[in-house]
Amino acid sequence: MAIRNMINLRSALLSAALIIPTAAVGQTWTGANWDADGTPGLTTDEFRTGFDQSGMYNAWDRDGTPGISEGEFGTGLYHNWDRNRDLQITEDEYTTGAERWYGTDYDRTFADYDTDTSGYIDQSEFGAGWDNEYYSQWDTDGDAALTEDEYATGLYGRADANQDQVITVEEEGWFEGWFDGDDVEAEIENVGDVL
Ligand SMILES: [Ca+2]
Ligand SMILES: [Ca+2]
Ligand SMILES: [Ca+2]
Ligand SMILES: [Ca+2]
Repeated sequence: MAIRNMINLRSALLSAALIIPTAAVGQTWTGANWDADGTPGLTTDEFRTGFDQSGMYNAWDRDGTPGISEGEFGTGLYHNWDRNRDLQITEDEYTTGAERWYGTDYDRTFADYDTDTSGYIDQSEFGAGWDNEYYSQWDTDGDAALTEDEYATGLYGRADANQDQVITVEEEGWFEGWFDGDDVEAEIENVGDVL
């Protein structure tokens, strides 16, 4: 390849990197990373574009068969709740995850999941206590596969607490730990099957 072309390729890659404002490893993502119109808050369009480029959907879709199956969803959720990625969901991690996803009035306790009272929820306990509320709701066409559209819509609706189609700086706290540039695909693979 001629040097000139290499330089062009390099600047093209740099431009592409600029369009992918997901935080680099070790940085903390904020909604401003995905803001396109310069106004505070994330619209659905801004969220979809940023989410698509984050690679999160593909990381949850472990097997490459189109759509996120219920099993893949369970594995992704386990990974998401296990904040420090040590494959143990502690009571603190459970409380944070359950409140975020199911609300503070969720009727299942940590003890309901941690059936062997080891002090943490392992993958099989998470699977045994699996609550498919979200998966069923988000799979709007009921075909047992979440498209990226279904997944992004469900996720956006979960974070947009007051349902006004803007994720404010306060609401974006829901995504703490989601888009910080970690190798989510490898981490999810590490979790394995939970269902
Ligand atoms: Ca943990
Ligand atoms: Ca346990
Ligand atoms: Ca579907
Ligand atoms: Ca909102």
